[in-house]
Amino acid sequence: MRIDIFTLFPAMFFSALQESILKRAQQRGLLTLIVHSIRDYALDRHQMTDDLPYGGGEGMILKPEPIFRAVRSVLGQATAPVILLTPQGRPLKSALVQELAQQPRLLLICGHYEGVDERVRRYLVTDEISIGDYVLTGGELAAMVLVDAVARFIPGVLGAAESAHHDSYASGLLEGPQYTRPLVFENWAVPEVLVSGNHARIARWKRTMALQRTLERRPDLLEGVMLTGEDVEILKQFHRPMDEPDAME
Ligand code: 9D3
Repeated sequence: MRIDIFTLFPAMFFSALQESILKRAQQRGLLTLIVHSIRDYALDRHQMTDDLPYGGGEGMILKPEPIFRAVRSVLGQATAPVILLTPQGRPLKSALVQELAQQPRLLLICGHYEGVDERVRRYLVTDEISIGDYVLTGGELAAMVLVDAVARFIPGVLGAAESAHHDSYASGLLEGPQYTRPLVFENWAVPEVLVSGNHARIARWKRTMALQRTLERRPDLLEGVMLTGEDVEILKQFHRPMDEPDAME
């Protein structure tokens, strides 16, 4: 997959996308990331990329010309999703991440300041995405989050062990507690079941912990999860009668 990123702050991407799994993915040719400076596409003497809002208002707005020039010059005759990272966008969820990972190519435009000229949204951008309900200083960190999440779904990017892990995440539950050596750290021992050698018991314990943690922290996630009869029995253990809706009829 090739991802072109358009930003006023290219340096923000240099280290973030060149470490760990993303570094390995690029070395293996599975992922190509190209960062473009929007300022390079501003033609005027001062290479202006932003200006005051018509009709007045707070802050500065990114001008349309440099962004159109940058995207058109990189895209040429090709077609690909042109995504604007913006607080007004569609919320980024795993389903959307997985859809994006199917594309051979993505273009990401990072807004900054108070926003971008509406003509960029209407006549250049094909999708608008937000990463959550909090205010960032720009779209750059959001673009990095998107790239990182998408890359993990490109075949070959994760190792075999990591991919298997991936599948268990697709269960939609939060993970339960995990331990490594030492067996006892400052008087706190690893749960006995994990060293019991009883694999059926271990699997049941892990599932129980995942269900309990999901019920406590993110009960909303349980809506979208396929539960077995045994899962339902496990959940009943943690069932709090107070939360039961009143009987109807
Ligand atoms: C005064 C209205 N503000 C919107 C809440 C203006 C504004 C603030 C911050 C406009 C843009 C930004 C910069 N944020 C992003 O570009 C952004 C973002 C975010 O702030 N939160 C979550 N996802 C994203 S994606 C891009």
